[in-house]
Amino acid sequence: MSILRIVLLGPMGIGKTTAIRSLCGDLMVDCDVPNMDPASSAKTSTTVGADFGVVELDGGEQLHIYGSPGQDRFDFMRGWLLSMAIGVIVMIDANDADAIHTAKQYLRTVFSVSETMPCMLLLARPVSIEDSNRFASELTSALGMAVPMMTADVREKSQMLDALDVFSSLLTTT
Ligand SMILES: Nc1nc2c(ncn2[C@@H]2O[C@H](COP(=O)(O)OP(=O)(O)OP(=O)(O)O)[C@@H](O)[C@H]2O)c(=O)[nH]1
Ligand SMILES: [Mg+2]
Repeated sequence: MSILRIVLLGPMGIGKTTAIRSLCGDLMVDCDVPNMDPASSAKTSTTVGADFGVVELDGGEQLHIYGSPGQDRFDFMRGWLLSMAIGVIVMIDANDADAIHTAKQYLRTVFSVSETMPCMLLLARPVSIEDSNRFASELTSALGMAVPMMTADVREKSQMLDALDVFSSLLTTT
């Protein structure tokens, strides 16, 4: 049986832990503790470590999903998680004023570990077609390359499974 390790990256509160919980239910481990930084996010808990969950894929493969901590003080964890990943999903709120800058930073981090890392952007908050198109074209210009992108509600298992379906096709074609 082969194991595919992927990492979810994104800012505090975007929904990395929620996404893994939606996909794996109780068969996941989170590393959440009470949030002592309410200025960055109003949510009650935050990840200090790596979340972990397993999704069984067709064909007997297992997808091991690691959720990185969103707080910048844990950025050393990102490098460690990325070093064992074969693909990365970067989660972004495209409505954020800083969305392009944030996405660019995460993608640069990923490509600094591996220039060929399969990567997908997940727009994790509702966004209009116009705004997502604008975000996609601005990001493409800023990066000088296009990155696959889709929208999903991280709280919905079916939408997260659809996102993984698209993402795993990127893994097999690279
Ligand atoms: N209103 C709203 N809430 C959402 C949506 N998507 C996710 N959430 C909520 O946003 C929160 C995300 O929290 P987490 O999953 O802990 O975020 P995280 O990315 O793991 O955060 P850190 O571990 O602190 O970096 C949860 O309370 C979700 O229910 C959405 O589309 N709308
Ligand atoms: Mg988390």
